Amino acid sequence: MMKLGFGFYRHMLTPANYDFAVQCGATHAVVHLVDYFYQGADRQNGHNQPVGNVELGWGYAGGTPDDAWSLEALLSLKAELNEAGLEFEAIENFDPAHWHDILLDGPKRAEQLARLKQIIRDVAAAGIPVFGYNFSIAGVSGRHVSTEARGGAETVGMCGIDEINTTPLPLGMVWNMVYDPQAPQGAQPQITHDELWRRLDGFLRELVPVAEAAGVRLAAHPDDPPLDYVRGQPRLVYQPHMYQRLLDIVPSDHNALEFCLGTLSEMTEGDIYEVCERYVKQGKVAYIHFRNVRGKVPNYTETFIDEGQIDMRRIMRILKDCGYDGMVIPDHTPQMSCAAPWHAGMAYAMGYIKALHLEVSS
Ligand SMILES: [Mn+2]
Repeated sequence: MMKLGFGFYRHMLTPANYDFAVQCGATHAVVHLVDYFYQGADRQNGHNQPVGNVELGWGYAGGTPDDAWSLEALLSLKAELNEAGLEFEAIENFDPAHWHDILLDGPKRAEQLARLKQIIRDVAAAGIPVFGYNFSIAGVSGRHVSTEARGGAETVGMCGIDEINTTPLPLGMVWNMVYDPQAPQGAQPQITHDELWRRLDGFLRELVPVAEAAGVRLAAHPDDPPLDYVRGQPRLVYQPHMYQRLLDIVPSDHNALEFCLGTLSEMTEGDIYEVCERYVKQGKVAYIHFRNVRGKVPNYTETFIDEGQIDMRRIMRILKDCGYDGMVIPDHTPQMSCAAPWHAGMAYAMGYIKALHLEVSS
């Protein structure tokens, strides 16, 4: 039985938002513990769609207090979600403060690997079955805000290769967040794709056995936006077949995918229906970002769920036919013109997903 989920950014972890998600039909929750919008005193409270800028990225890493990652805090958050009627299905993303030297192969790599292993064990102990991550140096960067969604709705996308996605990533920044504000001037050294795969290889060989023993599925998000390079740094999964390479490094039920339909459809190769069927049939999809887009890199727009190039109804039918029993969540949506732009966008997507789900279930 497929599960309908709802994703919460850290600042949205409130009882009112849990109720909102349940009212939309969600039964499961994905939590972002990383505070993407933390910019010190100048905290960007109003934001609910991380875009950021070239200098600062989204903001400062490590804005989430360390104890928010403890077993006690996870159990308490789980109890709050359960109280509202939601299962705590997944945490999405490691904090760059916890793994910058794993991504960059820096001096704290071993210490940080030990930390991530402890996080995975605590997540397991709290009974949270999935941990989503995105092994990326530049992270989700190089996108623009536009009003290209239906009715002039504010959304994000790319309009060609420009200085936003070619400006070299500075020292002290990784994953589009600043992890060291005191870093000297200069750019992160550019590495090859082979070197990035070598780093992923080391990460998976360390983490997957721990995740497997503990009972947590690690789930990889593809590179968003899916270009071969962003800000001078190579990308891992920017074509659909590259997901297979990631899976084959450590074959395990616990080396799985955070399957982003929008990002996969922005890729220049592959047929989204065939790609969806291929990975779902392998049993490798831990959960799905169920959203739509128009165009391909480097020219695309994130759209409302029913106006993009993906036939979402056909995808839902494929999921049903393949016996998919994981979670689907809306991921991001365009912002609607009203007093609650983010909530309205989510409610619209959730209603649409719920109807599609009902159709294939009946
Ligand atoms: Mn996504």
